[in-house]
Amino acid sequence: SRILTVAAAQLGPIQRADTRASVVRRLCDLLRQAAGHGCDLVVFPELALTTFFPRWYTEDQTEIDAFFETALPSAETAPLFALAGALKVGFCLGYAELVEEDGRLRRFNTSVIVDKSGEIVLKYRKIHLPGHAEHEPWRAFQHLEKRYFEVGNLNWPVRRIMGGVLGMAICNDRRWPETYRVMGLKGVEMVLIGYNTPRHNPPAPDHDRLSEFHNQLSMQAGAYQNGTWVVGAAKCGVEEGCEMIGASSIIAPSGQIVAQALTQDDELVLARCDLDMCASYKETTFNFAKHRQPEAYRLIVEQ
Ligand code: ING
Repeated sequence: SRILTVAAAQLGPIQRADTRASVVRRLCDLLRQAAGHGCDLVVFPELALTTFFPRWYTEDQTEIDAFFETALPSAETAPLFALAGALKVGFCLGYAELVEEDGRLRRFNTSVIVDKSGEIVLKYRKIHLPGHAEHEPWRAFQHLEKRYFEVGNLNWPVRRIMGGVLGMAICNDRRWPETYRVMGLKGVEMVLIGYNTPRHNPPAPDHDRLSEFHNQLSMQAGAYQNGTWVVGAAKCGVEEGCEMIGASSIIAPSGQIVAQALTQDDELVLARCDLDMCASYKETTFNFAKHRQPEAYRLIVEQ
């Protein structure tokens, strides 16, 4: 067996006025707790350094860019990287990335995996951007990821880290089967997913009462259908009046929920994950080489 002891580090709300320094203190506390439980890896949520700012419309780019990181680590985030290296615990962190690439400024909803030496070893930029690009005043709150971020341009990379094949997805990605299948075809054994999921979905308010059900249904299906572990870490609770769901979960390749958060606050969800369990599904029911019929699936990418 190849045991990875993993924590989904659920974050309670981050209010607009909360400083990065105060948030980094919370992240460090969770990392220390995880180290105390012998964790190898800690998964933090999407956009884990600031409040979920796509809930507001503004045309002031300076105001928006204040929510982005132009360097990682930076002065404010360095303590987290230093602590990880000192405690020999790796982590996954979601943040808003502002970068100059191809001669122009690019903005992505990004996550990275940092190994036990405190080095960034994998980066992913969110591909499924939900919501809308223009101001829609009819909504109780906006969801302007299509306005503030570009579609990710790194595909879904996977890499052998800590003895297993790890990959990442971000929030809305977890609702799309293609996300898991692309990584499944690359041999992924654990998918690390941060999310910020408002309870209320203005275009479909009748779905609100099913938010936690749809959250775990999506991740359980992705895990089982690709024989991979899935770790989902929420930022949740009431941020600036907007409730977001918790239910951070660690899900086995069987699709079983091994551990789940109980609160809407900072909470460590722990599990010992045997990566060798993936083979039980990858070599039988979901042996892609033996059973998949790609010729029949062309519509999925041609449409
Ligand atoms: N948030 C939400 C998510 O996909 C959403 C958007 C909410 C979609 C509710 C559907 C229903 O979890 C982000 N950040 O993607």
